[in-house]
Amino acid sequence: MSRATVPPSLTLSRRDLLGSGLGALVAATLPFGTRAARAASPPILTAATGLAHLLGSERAATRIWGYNGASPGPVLRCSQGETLSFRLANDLDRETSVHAHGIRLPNDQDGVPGLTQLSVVPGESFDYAFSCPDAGTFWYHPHIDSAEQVGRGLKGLLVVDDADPYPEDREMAWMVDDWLVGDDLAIQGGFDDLHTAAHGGRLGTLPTVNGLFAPSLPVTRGERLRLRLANGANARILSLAIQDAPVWVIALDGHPLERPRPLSDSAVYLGPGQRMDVILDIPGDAPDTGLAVVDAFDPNVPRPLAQFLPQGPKDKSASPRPAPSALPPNPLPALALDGARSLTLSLQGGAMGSMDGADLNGERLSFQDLVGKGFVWAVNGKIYRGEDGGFGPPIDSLRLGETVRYTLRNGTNWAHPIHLHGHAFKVLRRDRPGLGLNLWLDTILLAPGESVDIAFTADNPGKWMFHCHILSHQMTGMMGYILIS
Ligand SMILES: [Cu+2]
Repeated sequence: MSRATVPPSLTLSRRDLLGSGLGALVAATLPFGTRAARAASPPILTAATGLAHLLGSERAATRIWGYNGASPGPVLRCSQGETLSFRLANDLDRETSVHAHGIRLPNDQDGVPGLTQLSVVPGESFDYAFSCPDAGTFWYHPHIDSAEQVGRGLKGLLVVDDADPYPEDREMAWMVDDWLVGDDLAIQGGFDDLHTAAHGGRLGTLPTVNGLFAPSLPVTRGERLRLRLANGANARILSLAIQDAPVWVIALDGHPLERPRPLSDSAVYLGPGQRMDVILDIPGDAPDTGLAVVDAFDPNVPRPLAQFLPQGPKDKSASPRPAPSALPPNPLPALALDGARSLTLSLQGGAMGSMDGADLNGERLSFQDLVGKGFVWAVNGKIYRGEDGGFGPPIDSLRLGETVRYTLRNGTNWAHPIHLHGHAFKVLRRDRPGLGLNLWLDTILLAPGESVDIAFTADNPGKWMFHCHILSHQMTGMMGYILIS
């Protein structure tokens, strides 16, 4: 397949941006996270159909659903502590919403139809406004009929800038996607296919970065890049690898690591919904042939993500730059672990599993009967759906302010990225430590059979979704909410 070439991006310094004195903004973006202008009034995200040239302008266009007709949509951006405002206008022929993934926002801004707001019907709009307490890399997407709406392209990055500028030379922000398209590049149907849902979910055939397959991106020899990366795929788990460049992980799910860790220390598996910020140094002697960026989840079959094209004079004598500094921690509530209530949440079901049945609306159903109703997953032997297809009772009820410790036990043969809305949780224990413990995340990827302990302080009242971010798992039983009052 041919590579699409992206023009060098316009670069604005952080001082230019901060000096403009405006509040919430959408960067009227060019691809790859360049900030071109600030909007003076709350921006409008119009959910609409559009055409995308995933393989470049010379190949067939793909009909997608996107914000302002594009996928990803514009980068929503504000500074830490500022209010982010935008209007969702619905030009689609079905109901939608916007959920700001990872932002600790008020419950009525969380964008979950049937739980926190009414859905936004065709032709209508909804105004969102919320403060962003944590700096970091986040993203937004609909929270209704998610497998199809996100799978057809409705997603975008949401960046909350650090209060104090971080010393990188330049930033890139990437929405990584995984499109299931045919030879004609048309998006394939089957979003509610139960066989797919009972396995690893809807895996694509075409990876993209900011809507392009394997883009070629100019970089400067010797420069230090901060790469913000979000996994916006329905089901694909990513493992970033960059050829011949030192890479440090500085944040996961928006939240800083206590100290940056070389990516080479431990493979980092990024489940759907997760984000990672890395610092990478383009070597002074980087070859003209370029540096490959791949998804090495399967090291035998690396999937191309992008190609860095080094520019500028070669300097073989340049010494490596020192390890980057840690980002300041976000203002997360303290944990009161002594005496914290503990609860085990067992993830069950799926293909080749041992689940023989589960409760649905107080009735015990066999696995076969559940399949007949469109469910293949459960949590603690239950499917948390109401009789009308909406939300049933909560998975757990917490007192406002209490700290709770959950053991998440993956009793299935499939990986699950489990996401909690409105909070960040701390990883206290896990079977496969990877980059270590004490990470703050909003989505944790559990390997098949893995068990982890997480804890969080329930400081945000409301009904908060707790679900798998493999979207066809979410829609077939691995979904519920936690009530905090
Ligand atoms: Cu799952």
